[in-house]
Amino acid sequence: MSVLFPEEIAVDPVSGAVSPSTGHHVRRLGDLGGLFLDEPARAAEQSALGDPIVYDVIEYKKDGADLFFGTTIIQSGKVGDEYYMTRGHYHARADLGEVYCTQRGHGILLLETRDGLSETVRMVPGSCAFIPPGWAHRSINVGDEPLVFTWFCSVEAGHDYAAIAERGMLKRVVERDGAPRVVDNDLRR
Ligand code: PAN
Ligand code: ZN
Repeated sequence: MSVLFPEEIAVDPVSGAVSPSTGHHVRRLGDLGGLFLDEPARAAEQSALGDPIVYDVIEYKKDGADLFFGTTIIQSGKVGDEYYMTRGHYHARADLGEVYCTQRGHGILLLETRDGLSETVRMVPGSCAFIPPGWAHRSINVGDEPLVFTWFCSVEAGHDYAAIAERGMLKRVVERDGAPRVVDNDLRR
C-alpha cells in the first residue's frame, strides 16, 4: 500500500464548509418523503418554499485511509411541529461507531438499538457525542440557526437506512409550547 501523507483540512465552524472536500450531498424536502409524521405538511411546504434544502453533508475521504470525516449542516425549520432532521441510519457494520462534534447551533442526537433501547445526547458547540457501535443515529436541529457538526467515522462503517426508513425511530422530536420535546413515535407502538 502506498504511503499516505498528513494534511490540513479547513472546516468552517459557521458555514460547515470543508476545504478541500471530496463529496457534497444535498437533501431537500422533496428527497425526504415519508420522513416526517405529517406527510401532507411536508409536501405542502415543499411546494410553498420551492423545495428548500433541509441538510448538506460535505466530506473529505482519502483513498486508502481507514478514517474519513466531514460536516453536516442542518437548516433551522419544521414540518408541522417536527424539527428538520437527518434520515437516520444504522451503520452497515454493526461493530463500528462514530463521533459527532458540534460547531454551531443546538441539536438533539437521537439514538436507538435494534433491541429497543432509546437515548438522546445534547448537541451544542464544544461537545462531542460518542455513538457506540450498534446504535442508529439521527440528528435534529432544535435551534433557530443552522446546526453544524463534524463527524468522524471508519470508511468501512457504511449506511443501513432500511430499518429506520420503514417505520421511523422510537421517538420523535417536536415543538411543544415553544420548546423541543422528545415524544413517542406513534408508528412504532
Ligand atoms: C453522518 C450522516 C449525516 C446525514 O455523516 O450520514 O449526518 O445523515 P443521514 O446519513 O442519516 O441522512 C453519519 O452518521 N455518517 O455515518
Ligand atoms: Zn453514521
